[in-house]
Parts: sequence; C-alpha cells; structure tokens
Amino acid sequence: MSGRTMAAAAPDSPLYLGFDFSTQQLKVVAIDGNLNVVHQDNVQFDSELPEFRTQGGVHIHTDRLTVTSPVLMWVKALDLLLDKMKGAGLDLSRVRALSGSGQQHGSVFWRTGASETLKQLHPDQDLHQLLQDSFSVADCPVWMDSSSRQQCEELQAAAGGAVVLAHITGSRAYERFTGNQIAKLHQSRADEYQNSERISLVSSFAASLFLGGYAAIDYSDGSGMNLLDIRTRTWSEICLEACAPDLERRLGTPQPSTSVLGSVSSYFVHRYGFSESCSVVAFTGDNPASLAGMRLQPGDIAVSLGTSDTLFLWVQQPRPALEGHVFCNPVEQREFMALLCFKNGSLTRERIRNENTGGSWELFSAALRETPLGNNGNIGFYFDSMEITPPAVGVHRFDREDNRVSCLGPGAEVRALVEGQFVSRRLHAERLGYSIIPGTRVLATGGASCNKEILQVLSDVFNAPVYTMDLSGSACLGSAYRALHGLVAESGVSFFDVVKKAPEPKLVATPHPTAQQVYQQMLQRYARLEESILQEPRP
Ligand code: ADP
Ligand code: XUL
Repeated sequence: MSGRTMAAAAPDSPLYLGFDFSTQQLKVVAIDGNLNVVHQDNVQFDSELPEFRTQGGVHIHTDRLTVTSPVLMWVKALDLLLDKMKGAGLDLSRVRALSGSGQQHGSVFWRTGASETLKQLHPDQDLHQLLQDSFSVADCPVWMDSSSRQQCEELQAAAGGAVVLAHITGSRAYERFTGNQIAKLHQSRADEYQNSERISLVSSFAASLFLGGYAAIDYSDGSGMNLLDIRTRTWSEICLEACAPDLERRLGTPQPSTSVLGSVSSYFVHRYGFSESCSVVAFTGDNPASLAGMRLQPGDIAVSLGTSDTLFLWVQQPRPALEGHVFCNPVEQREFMALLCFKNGSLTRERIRNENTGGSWELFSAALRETPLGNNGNIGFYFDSMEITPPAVGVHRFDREDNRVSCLGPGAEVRALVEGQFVSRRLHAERLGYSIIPGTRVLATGGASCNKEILQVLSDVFNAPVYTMDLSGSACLGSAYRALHGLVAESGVSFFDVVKKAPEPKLVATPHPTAQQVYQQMLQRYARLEESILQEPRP
C-alpha cells in the first residue's frame, strides 16, 4: 500500500508518530493532537526489499527451529519509509514526539564501536549504508525461533525451577525469550557475543536509530526476555548470570515505558526536516503497544479471535504461572498486563462449522441461537492440534453426567465448542490474575468478531458486555498515543486523560440474566475435566 494522507488538520498543528517494526512489515501512523489519523504508510519486507530474500519477513533455517531476520533489512525499511513519508508531503517538522513498537523477543547485537557511528550519522547517506558494519550478528533471532530448548532448561535449573523463574520474570523459560537466545549465541558463537558492545530488543534497536545512541529497553518489552524481575523492574542477577557473562553492561538500564529518551538525532533534522526538539519516547513490544492502542483499562480484557485466539488483559495483582506471560504494563508504571495464546481458535471453529453446519457461518450462528446457555450439560474440549494453553491435544466430549461421549448432535456440538473455548479463555485468564469487576469490558477483535452469536456466547461466559474494535494497526496507533502521552507522563497526566478523545468501541452483546449462574458452575466443572485430560497419557 502506498502512503495515505487523510484529514485536513491545521497545516502547522503538532503531529505524533507511531512506528511498528513487525514481522512482515514496517508501518507508521501519524496522528494530530485530536487523535485523528492524518497519515499512514508501510514497507513490506518481502516485496519491497526482495534483496533480503525473506518469506514473511524471516528466514527459516534448515533445522526448522532457527528463525532469523536480517537486521539491515529493518534499517533499510526505515530509510524507505521515511523517504515515502517525505515524498508524500508530510511536514515532519510538525512532529513533536515519536514512539514505536517492535515484534517482541527478537534481539539485535551492536558491534563494538557502533555507538560512535550512531553519534555521527552523515545526513547525505542513508542509514543502511552508514550502519552496514555496525552489527556483530547480521541475522537476528526473532520470536518464531525455537532453537534454544537447552538454554531454557539451564535457565530454569539456575533459577530454582520453572515456577520460581515465572515468579521472578513473569514467564517460565520460553525458547523465543531473549535471555535464552543470548545464552545460545554466547555458547555457540562466543566471538560474536564478545564483539557486541550492546544488545537491544527490536523495539529499543529502532528507538536507537532515531536517537543516534543506544536506547534503553523499556520495562514492558523487557518483560519478554526471562531476565527482568517484573516487580522490582531491575535485571535479575540470577538470570543474567545464568545466560551470559557481562550481560548487564550490554543491556543497559531498563526504563519506564513512558520515558522520553531524548530528541531525534541531527541526522533526522538535516535529512528529513524533523524539529530538533522532536522527542523520542521509549519504544515497546507490539503486544504492549496494542494494549495502548485499544486503550485497555483495568478490568478490561481484549480477545482477538484470529487464526489463533490471543487474550491481553490488564492485571493489578499478577499471579505468574507456568502458562501465559505477565509483562509490566506499558502505560501505567505500577501495573501489569498478561498475554495468553490459544492455538485452536478459528481453524477449529471452521472445522466444526464444516462438519456440522455445511460450511455456513449463518447456520453455525443459528445453532448457537437455538441451543440453550449451558448446552444441557454437554461440554467439549477441541484441541485439533497440540494446544499451548493448556498443553493438551485431541477432542474430548462429555455429557451432563461427565461421561465421555463420542459425538453430540450438530447444534450441541457447535455450542460445546464455542462455550468450551470461552470457558477455557476465562479460566486461564483468571489463573493469571484476571478478575471480573464491575465495569469490566470484553473488547473483541479479529476475523470471528464479526459474528454476533459467537460474541453473545463470549459475553455470557465472561458475564460482561462485549465491544468490538478494529484492531488492524493497533500497535502502530498505540505507539502514536504513547508518543503523545510520553510528553506529559512525567507531570503525572495519565494515559487515559490523553486518549479520551479517541473513538469509542461499539457495544455488540450484553450477558443474559442467567449467564452468571450457568457459567460459574461450568467454570469449575471445566477446570476439573481439564485436569483429568491433562493426567491422561497423550495419544
Ligand atoms: P489472522 O489475523 O490471525 O490471520 P483474522 O483475524 O483475519 O486472522 O481471522 C481470520 C478468521 O476469521 C478465519 O480463519 C475465519 O475462521 C474467521 N471468520 C471470518 N468470518 C467469520 C464469521 N462470520 N464467523 C466466525 N468466524 C469468522
Ligand atoms: C508474543 C509474541 C508475538 C510477537 C510477534 O509473545 O511472541 O506476538 O510479539 O508479534
């Protein structure tokens, strides 16, 4: 897509930019002080930077476990994007602040001496030329990498077990989490580790480009490393030592996600016409930035019903567990957010639709309308592929007496699937510290959020109103909101005060009066049955 300049804001009114360095593309959005989107643009890595030969923005290596992206591709994408913005006539001197997000967990290794290079970028050349020798590792491990199993085990052993590690860092050890990736680099390519004077996340790497110096890792994205103590918001000594020597020096000191890190470097002033006073607000991870873009409030839960189902929530009292992740909250320093991923989402709904309602979403919806809340006691678990939360596989159906059954009628099957999915989402969210409080909203997004009957079940199971929201670009928009907030955060203005003019989500379902009673019971029963499934030997 080429750049789009939208509304006619006053020609000299201030602008705020949000960038998103995601897996497949680099995106930008510009908003004005009234939160109107005035410009959007993007660079697709595969098609616009074909010389890097990525597929979906990454290289999957022959072991199938190692997944990397070329760091210079990200740098070149920024050159291209800024050229496009300037070419589209966007007056960059109006930008008061910028921020951004990056795919979480990925790591960038700056070669010794790179900080000097960053300080003296010559505006006649593009960043890609200037920085070509600045990285000690050309191909950065990204979140899709799962090659660090051994390092995960070592880290958990050093911390005193998976539960202790989750308690400290918000997550048990995960292969894609940056600490384990750094440990793997140190063990397998010690020279490259030694030659790295600084290690950034994708988010803080991107902020460093704008600053012309190393940007701090923010608390929220820093929580996806298995290195940060999410309560003290400092690096955990135990984790640092278990991963690699002299790591603290290479990571720098983590900072609040709302910090202004400095102003754009003179490179951006001279080459693109930015103002010298344009502030760079700490960049963060894409999921935290989406939380900001959706303006999630305490008690709210965002449910994304895409290929897989993802839940974000704002939590006040986190209870890190062996599943899901707790991160520091990106907009309110003392609070937390949780993230849960469920693999069997839309694809499983599609299979049940194909087998029971002739491939029609209309008939699938009719089946939900025509069956009662609680499904006459029929309940089901549909893990077509190995689920992440919980780690179980297979289809398991039970009648009202908890007897296993091999099939249900078509209508009951559809309801068992959708109720089962949402009861599971609520159960696991509650285990991470989520609790439904008065005023709780469920914000639904993703492909299946156009289906009113599915959202009615979601509302009934959570006993809360459901609102819909178009999430495309929420990380980018959240970054622009964060840029604006960063300017006033120090003086105590809350994020919500800053974004109160943003468009409200749309109410689409409210819970049935009997929902509370039906699903409170089902939650307990589902938890008990889930436990028994997990005890069974896997097929
Ligand atoms: P992703 O971003 O993960 O690729 P989307 O958020 O675009 O996915 O969601 C795609 C899914 O939306 C499809 O797999 C499809 O099952 C689901 N979907 C589309 N329309 C409907 C509908 N009317 N009812 C239920 N699900 C739907
Ligand atoms: C979250 C995760 C992904 C990446 C890529 O833990 O791995 O969502 O942030 O977008």
